[in-house]
Amino acid sequence: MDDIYPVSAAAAAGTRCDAATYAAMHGQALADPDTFWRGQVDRLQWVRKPRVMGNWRWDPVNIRWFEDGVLNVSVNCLDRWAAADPERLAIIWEADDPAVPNRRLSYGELLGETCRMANALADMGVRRGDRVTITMPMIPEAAVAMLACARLGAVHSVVFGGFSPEAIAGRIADADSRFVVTADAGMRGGKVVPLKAHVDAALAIEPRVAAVLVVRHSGAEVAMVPGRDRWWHEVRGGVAKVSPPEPMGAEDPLFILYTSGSTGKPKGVLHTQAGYLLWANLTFETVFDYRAGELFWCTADVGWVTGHSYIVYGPLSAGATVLMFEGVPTWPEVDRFWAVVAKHKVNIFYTAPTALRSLMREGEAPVERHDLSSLRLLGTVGEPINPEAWRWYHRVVGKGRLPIVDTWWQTETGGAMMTPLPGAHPAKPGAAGFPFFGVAPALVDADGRFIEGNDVSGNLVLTASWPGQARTVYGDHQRFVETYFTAYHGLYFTGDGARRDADGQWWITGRVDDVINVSGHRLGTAEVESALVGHAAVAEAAVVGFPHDIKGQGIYAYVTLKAGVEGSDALVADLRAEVRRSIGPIASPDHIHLTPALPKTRSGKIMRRILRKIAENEHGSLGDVSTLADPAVVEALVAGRLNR
Ligand code: 6R9
Repeated sequence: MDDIYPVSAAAAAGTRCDAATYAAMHGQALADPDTFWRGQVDRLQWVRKPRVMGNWRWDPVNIRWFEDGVLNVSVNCLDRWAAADPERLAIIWEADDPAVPNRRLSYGELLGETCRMANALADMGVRRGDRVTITMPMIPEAAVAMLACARLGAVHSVVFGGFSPEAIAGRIADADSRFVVTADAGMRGGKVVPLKAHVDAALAIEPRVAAVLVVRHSGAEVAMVPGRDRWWHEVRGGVAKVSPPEPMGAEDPLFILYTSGSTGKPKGVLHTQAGYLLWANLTFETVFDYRAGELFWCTADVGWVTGHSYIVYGPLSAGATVLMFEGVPTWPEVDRFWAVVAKHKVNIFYTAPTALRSLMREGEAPVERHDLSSLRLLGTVGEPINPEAWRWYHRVVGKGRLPIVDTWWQTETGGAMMTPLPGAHPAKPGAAGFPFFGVAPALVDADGRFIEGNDVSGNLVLTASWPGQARTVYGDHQRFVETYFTAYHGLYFTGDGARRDADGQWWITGRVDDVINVSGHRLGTAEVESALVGHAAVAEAAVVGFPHDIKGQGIYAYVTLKAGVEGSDALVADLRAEVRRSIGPIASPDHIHLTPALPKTRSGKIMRRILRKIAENEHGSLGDVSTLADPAVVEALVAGRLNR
C-alpha cells in the first residue's frame, strides 16, 4: 500500500483550486478547450485580444495558440504591476556569499532596468527577431536581459553558465546569434565561474558575434575586446529608462532553449510568446497556489527551463515576488538553504530531488537550526523523487504539515504538466499526481497501442496540445517532428515511462530513451559518446546511466582504445577532461571502463541493454544474450565491473 497524505485543512483553506474546481476545470479544458481557454486569456494584457484559441495538428505538425493575439511579454511581466504598485518587490537577490548585501528590486525598478537594457541592446544593433545568447550568473540582470529581449521582440537563448566554451560556441552557431549578454564572472560556493573568459574562448571558435554586453558582478579582471565588448555599467547611465514595447504576434518566437535528446547535438527547443506565457502564468498560480504578497523561491538556475518558467515568466507575469539565489545548497555551510528560507521568510520553496538527497545526508540538525515557520508549500522538479527523500522533505522541512507538489514536466512542455494540486489532491510520496488543466496523458505499449485501465505501466504520451507546448526545434522542424511525433504517430512522445496506479495517480518511472538525468540535468548518451570519441586515443565509446544515490543517475562510459594505445589512470583522467572541455563539468563520467571490445550483435549493433545491466551491477539478469557476436566480451566486462 502506498502511503497517502490527504489535503490538509490548512492547504484547503483559501485555495484557488479545491477538488471540485479541479474536476470542473480539468473536465472542461479537455471537453471544450475553446471555452476553457477563452476564460483564461484575460490573465494576460493584450494589445489585441485573440479570438482564435487552439489551432493545432500533429500530422503534419503545426501548433498555434491564440494566433491572432498581439501582446508584449515584458509588459505582462513588468508594466502592469509597475503601473498599479511600483513599490511591490519583484526580486530579492541573495548572493553566494552571505556577507554580501541583498538586492531588492521593485517592479518599478525592474521595469526601468529592463528598458535601459533593451535600449542598450538596441544600440548594439539588436532588432526584433534577432537571437541573443545570454550566459549569466544567478543575478537580477539575468532576468533583466531576458525581459529586455522580450521587450524588443528579440529571441533569447540562455546558456547555462556551467557549459564549456565549445558548448557555448555550438549553441551560438546553431541559433545564428550575433549578440551575447554575460557577466565578468559568477560566484558559486565561494568559487569563481569565469563567464566572460568562457565567452571569449567560445567566440574564438565562433566569431560571428558582433557585440557583447558585460555585466560587472564579481569584479574579476577580464579582457575587453574594443568595438565588440561593452560594460553594462558604462552604457547604463547613457540610455533612457523607458523603451516602447514591441507588439508581438502570439506565435512569434520568445526563446530558444537547448536540451539533450537521444540523438545528435542538443536541440534548440523553441517557445513562442502568448501560449508559453499563459501556461507559465496559469500553472504558477495554480500549482503553487500563490497568494498575493508571498515570497516564492525556485532554486533552479535560469539556464534551465525551470528557471525560465518559475523564476522569471510565471511569477513575474503573476505579479509575485521571487527570491533569486546565486549560490549552492551547501556553502558556506550545509544549512544554507534553510538559513536563506529563515532570513527572507520564504513561503513557497521549489527545488530538485538531487538537492534534497544531498541535504538529507547531512541529517536533521542543519534544518532544525532555523525557523522555517514561514513556509506554506513545498515543491520538487527535475526527476522522479524517491519516496524516502519525499518523506524526509515532508517530515523534516515541512514539519509533517506542508503540502508537496511533485511537478512533472519538460523543457518541451513549457510548464508543469502533472502534479498533485495542494488544495485538491492527496499526495503519494514519489507520484506526480494528476494531469493539469488541458493535459491529456496516456500510456502506450511498444507497438503504440493504448494501455487502458488503472494499475498499468507503459510509455508516456500526450494526446492533445496545450498552450505551453514547444512549437519546433529552431531551424530544424523535421527534427522536431521526428523526435516527438514519429515514435507514435499522431501522439506527442515524452521520452518518459510512467505508471497509472490503482487510484489513477501518475508515477514517472524515468526516461525510456537514451537520455540520462544527472542531478536533474538532461544529457544525451550520444553527446557524451561523441565527446569521448573526439579524443585521439579512443576508437569507440558507449555511455549509459546507472543509479546514483545523490545524482539520481550517474554516467558510465565504456571505452575502447585505438590499437596500440595503452590504458592508464592518466589516460582515463584525460578522457574525463575531454568531456568537460567539450560539454562541461556536468557531463563528466562517474566511471570510465576501458574495454578491449563492446558487446555487439552479429549485425554490429552495440547491445546497450547489456551495458546498462552491467553498469547497474545486475550481472545476474543480463537477459537474452543469444544474439551476441562474441559472448566472451560480456564475461570480460562483468569481471571488469566487479573490480571497481
Ligand atoms: C522541468 C524539467 C525533463 C525530464 C522529464 C523527466 C524528468 C522532470 C520530473 C521528472 C519525474 C518529476 N522529470 N520532472 N521525472 N518526476 N517531477 O526538468 O525539464 O530539464 O527538460 O527535463 O526530467 O524525465 O522528461 P527538463
